[in-house]
Amino acid sequence: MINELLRNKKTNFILEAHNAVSAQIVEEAGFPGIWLSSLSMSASWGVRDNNELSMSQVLDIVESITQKVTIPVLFDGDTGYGDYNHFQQLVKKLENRNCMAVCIEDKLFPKTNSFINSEKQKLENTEVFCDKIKAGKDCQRNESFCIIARTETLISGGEMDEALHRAHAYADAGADAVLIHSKKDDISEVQTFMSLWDKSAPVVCVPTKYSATNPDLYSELGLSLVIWANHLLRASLYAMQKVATKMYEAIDIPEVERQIASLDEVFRLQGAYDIRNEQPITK
Ligand code: SPV
Ligand code: MG
Repeated sequence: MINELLRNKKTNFILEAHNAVSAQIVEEAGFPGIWLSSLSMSASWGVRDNNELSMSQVLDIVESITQKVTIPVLFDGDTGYGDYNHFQQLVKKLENRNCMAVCIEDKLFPKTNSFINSEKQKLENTEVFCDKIKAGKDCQRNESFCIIARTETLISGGEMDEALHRAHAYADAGADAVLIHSKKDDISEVQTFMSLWDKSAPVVCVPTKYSATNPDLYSELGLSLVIWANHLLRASLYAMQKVATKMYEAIDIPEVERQIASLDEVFRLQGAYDIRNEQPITK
């Protein structure tokens, strides 16, 4: 459960997936959880990270993942797909698909990725976002379902005071954790936030821009969960571009064959060897 990862003493690291097979790769690598990234899901469909994938499209991805893996999935719920009514629908549909954690951010629907035109991004009114958190908590049926509230204050150019004020309001509204997002290329803003945080809820961060941080520092600062948000998507794009070029130029196909997953590995990942060949017993 993501809930347990948030509450245990050590800092946990989870990795992004964007479909069932990448989720299986995250699990097999040993990670205790999956970040189901809106950026990576949308990019793998070739569309923008602006809620261009519909709620039902992303829920299909959720279902394919929770059917495939046993580790918990933290769903990147963007702004909750609309107002608090839409968010309640989302919470119920995630629970139905055995996904017990969602992260929502305090922007407006449709959102834009945090690293595009950051300063122009508008934040949701604090009370309205608190009502959305409360609405989500009110309708969850599984007590371990958790809602992580993400503030984009620093992303949109706001001050640390406002980020702290919002994070406290979100924790008071019932959020199980808060996520402080920063676009700085070092961890300094998150460090300042942690030095001023009253520990009223666990804190999550996403070091997309400050990935060079010494991993020990996250636990020294008291962070509960660290999200590697897009690395498998980027790894696959890099590998596919390299292989596509080499194949097109027909440089050295046997060399390419040695650098890519074997057909056997594809079969293993899709469970082809587990299929039952016997006929079902009929009366
Ligand atoms: C995502 O992975 O979709 C995120 C994290 O929301 S970031 O792109 O770093 O904002
Ligand atoms: Mg996202």
